Amino acid sequence: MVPPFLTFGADFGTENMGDSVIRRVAFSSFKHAIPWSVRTLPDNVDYLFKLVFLGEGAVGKTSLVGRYVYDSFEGDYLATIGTDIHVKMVNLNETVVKLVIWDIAGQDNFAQLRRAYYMNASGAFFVFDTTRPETIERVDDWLNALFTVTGKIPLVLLENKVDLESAVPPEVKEAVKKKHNIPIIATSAKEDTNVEEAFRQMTRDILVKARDRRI
Ligand SMILES: Nc1nc2c(ncn2[C@@H]2O[C@H](COP(=O)(O)OP(=O)(O)OP(=O)(O)O)[C@@H](O)[C@H]2O)c(=O)[nH]1
Ligand SMILES: [Mg+2]
Repeated sequence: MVPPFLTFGADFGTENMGDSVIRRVAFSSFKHAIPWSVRTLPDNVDYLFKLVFLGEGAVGKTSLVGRYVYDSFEGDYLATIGTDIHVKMVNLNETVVKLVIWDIAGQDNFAQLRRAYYMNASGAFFVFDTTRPETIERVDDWLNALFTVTGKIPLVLLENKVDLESAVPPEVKEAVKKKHNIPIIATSAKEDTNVEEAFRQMTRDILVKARDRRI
C-alpha cells in the first residue's frame, strides 16, 4: 500500500520496496521464480538500498538530498509534506548500487506518518542544524522510533549548515558520538561540503553489513 503524502522523484523504478536489500545477481538464475517486481531491476544493478532521512524541520534534509542527487541548492525553505523519493545510482569499487532515498518531513505534525516510511530501510541519516542546538536534543527519540521499526541499521550522523556559525556545544556532540560509537560528519548542502562523502560512508556501511549476511 502506498502511504498518503507520497511523491515520487525522477527515475523511480517499480522494483520491490519490500526488501531492504536485494542482491540482484543472487536472483539472476531464478528469474522465473521471483516476484515480478524484483525481475524489473536493471541487469547492471547489484544492490538496492532504501535510505531514510531523519531530523527536525528545516535542518536541511531536502537540501542535502538535492545537493547529492541533482547537484543543486535552493535557498528558500519549503517544508516537505510527507515524503519525497529520489533515486541515485552509485558505483563503489565495481559494485553498482541503486539508492532509493526517502526525504521525510521533519515537522512535528508528520510524526505519526513517519513510522510507515521507515519500514524496510537499509540505512538512516540523522541530520541536525549546527545553528540550532534544539535540533540535536531529541536525537534519541528519533532513533528509538526508527530502530523500533527497522531494528539496528547503519546510521550516519550529519551536522549540517557548517558554513554558518555553530551554536551546538561540543560536549553535546561528543555525548551523541560516544553513545552511538560513530563520528558526526560536518556538512554544508549550500557549499557542497562532505555531502558525497556522507553518502559514500553510508553505502559502504550497508554493503559491509549486507556482505556479512551474504545477502
Ligand atoms: N546556510 C545553509 N543553509 C542551508 C543548508 N542546508 C539547508 N539550508 C537552508 O535551510 C532551510 C531548510 O532546508 P530544508 O532542506 O528544506 O530542510 P528540511 O530538513 O528538509 O525541512 P523539512 O522538510 O521541514 O523537514 C532552507 O532555507 C535551506 O536553504 C546549509 O548547508 N547551509
Ligand atoms: Mg524537507
